[in-house]
Amino acid sequence: NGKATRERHVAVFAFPFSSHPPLLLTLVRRLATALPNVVFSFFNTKKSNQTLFSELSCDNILPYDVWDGIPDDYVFVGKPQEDINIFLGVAEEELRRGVKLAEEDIGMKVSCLVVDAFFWFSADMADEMNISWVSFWTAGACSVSAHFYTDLIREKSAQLKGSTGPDDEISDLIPGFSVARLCDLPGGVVFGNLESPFSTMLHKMGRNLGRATAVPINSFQGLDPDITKNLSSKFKLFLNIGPFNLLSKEKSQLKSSDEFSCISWLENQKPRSVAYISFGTVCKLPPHEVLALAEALEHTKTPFLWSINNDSKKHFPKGFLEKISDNGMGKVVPWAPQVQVLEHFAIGVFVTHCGWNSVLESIGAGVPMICRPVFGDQQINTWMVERVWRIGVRIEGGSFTSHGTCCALQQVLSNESSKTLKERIETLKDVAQKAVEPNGSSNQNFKTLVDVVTGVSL
Ligand code: U2F
Ligand code: KMP
Repeated sequence: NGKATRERHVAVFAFPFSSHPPLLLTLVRRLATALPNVVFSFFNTKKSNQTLFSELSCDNILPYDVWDGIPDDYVFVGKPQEDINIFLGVAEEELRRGVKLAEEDIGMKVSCLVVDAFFWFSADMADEMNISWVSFWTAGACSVSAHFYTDLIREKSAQLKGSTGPDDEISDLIPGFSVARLCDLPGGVVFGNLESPFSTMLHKMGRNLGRATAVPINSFQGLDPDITKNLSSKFKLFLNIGPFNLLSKEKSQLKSSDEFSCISWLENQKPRSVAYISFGTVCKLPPHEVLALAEALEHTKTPFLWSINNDSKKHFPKGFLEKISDNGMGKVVPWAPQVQVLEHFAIGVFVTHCGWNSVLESIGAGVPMICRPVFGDQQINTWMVERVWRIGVRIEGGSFTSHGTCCALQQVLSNESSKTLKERIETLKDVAQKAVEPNGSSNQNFKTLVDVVTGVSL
C-alpha cells in the first residue's frame, strides 16, 4: 500500500466562510481521486480546516492552515462582514507565504492554482509563477454573469437613470438574460455599498475572471443555456461541472449525519405535506420574520421541519416549541441532513434563502421553493427560480409576514399551481441527472478540468 509517486503539486485556496470550504473540498476530492499522482495542498483557516478534515480525507490532499487575520485580543464589534473583511485584509500575504511553505514541505513547486473565485488576486500569483489559474465559482451562472458584466451593467444603469426604476424589468440588461431587474442583482453591483471590501473584491473578481485558464461552476449546462453560451464565448473555458449534490451524495454535506432524527420524524408524515425550512449557514432572519413564519405555519396547520440556530429560537411565539412538540406538528433542529431531507417523500416545499447549494439541492430532489432571499446572489437566484425556471415563488413583499407566508404555503402545497411548479422542477431534475451521467455534460467538462489541472494543453 505504498504511496503513489507524487508528480505534481496543486495549491487550493478556500474562502473560509459559509458553505464555500466544503464545496471546494468536494471538488478537490474529485480531482484528487482522478489524479492519484497529484498532491493537493489545501489552504484554509485553522478553524475551517478543523471541521472540514475531521472525517477521513484522501491521502493526496494536505490541509494547510492560514491565519484568519484576527489578533488574539480582538473584540468583534458586530460590523457587517467583520470577519470576512479582516480575513480579506491578510489573505493575499498569508496565501503567498503558505504556498512557499508548502512547496518546501512537499518538496515540489506548485504547477496549478485552484482557487475560490473570490480570490481574484491569485491571478497575479499564477502569472508570476507562470502556471495555470483555475477560478472556481461556487454559485450559479446567473450571479457570476452579473459580476463579470458589472461595468457594463453600471453603464447601462447610469444611462437608464430617471427613466427606469430598480423594480423595472429591463430587456438585455445582461447578455444571456432576456430580462432582469436592477434590484435583483447581487449587492455591490449597482446597489449597496459599492466601496466595501467585499463589493470591491467582487468587482475585481469580475474584471479578472477572463484571465482564468478555466472557470468551473457548480451547475449544469441545461439550466442556463443562454448564459452558458455567452460566458463560454468570454472565458477561456467555462465549465459546468455540477450539481455536486447529485455527483457525490455521501460527501457533499457539511455534516450529513442525522443526529437530530429528522428522517425518522419525516417517516411519520404524509407524502408531500411537510415544509422544510432553512436559511443556510450564515443568514439570520429578523425576529419579526421568525415570528411571522411560525404564525403562518400554525395558522395553515402546515407540518414543518425547521433547521434554525438555537439563538433564533427565542423569537418564536410564546409556547410555540411546547405546542408543536405536544401536537407533533413540527420539528425544530439546529442542523438537518438537508439533501436527504429534501429527497424524502414527505417534503412538499422548501422555504429557503436561495443560497446556491440549496437551490441545486431542491432541484435535485424535485421540491418547489418559497424564496426569501437575504444577500449576495440570493436575489438573482430567486429571480431565476420564480421567473425563468418557474419552480418556486418569491415571498410577497420580500419578507415574511403572516399573511404573505400563508398565501405562499397554500399556493405551493395545495393549489393547482403547485402541480405545474412540481412538473417543471421534475423536468429540470431530469436535465440535471442527465448532466451527471457518465457521459453527461458535467462529467465531460470535469474531464476537461482534469486536463487543465495536469497541464495538458487544450
Ligand atoms: C452562501 O450560502 P449558504 O452557505 O448560506 O447556503 P447554501 O448555498 O444554500 O448552502 C448551505 C449548505 O448547507 C447545508 C445545505 C447546503 O449544502 O444542504 N445545510 C445542511 O445540510 N443542513 C442544514 O440544516 C442547513 C444547511 C451564500 F450565502 C449564498 O448566497 C451562496 O449562493 C452560497 C454559495 O456560494 O454560499
Ligand atoms: C457572508 C458570506 C457570503 C456573502 C456575504 C456575506 C458568501 C457568499 C456571498 C456571495 C456574494 C455574491 C454572489 C454570490 C455569493 O456573499 O458566502 O454573487 O458566497 O456577508 O459568507
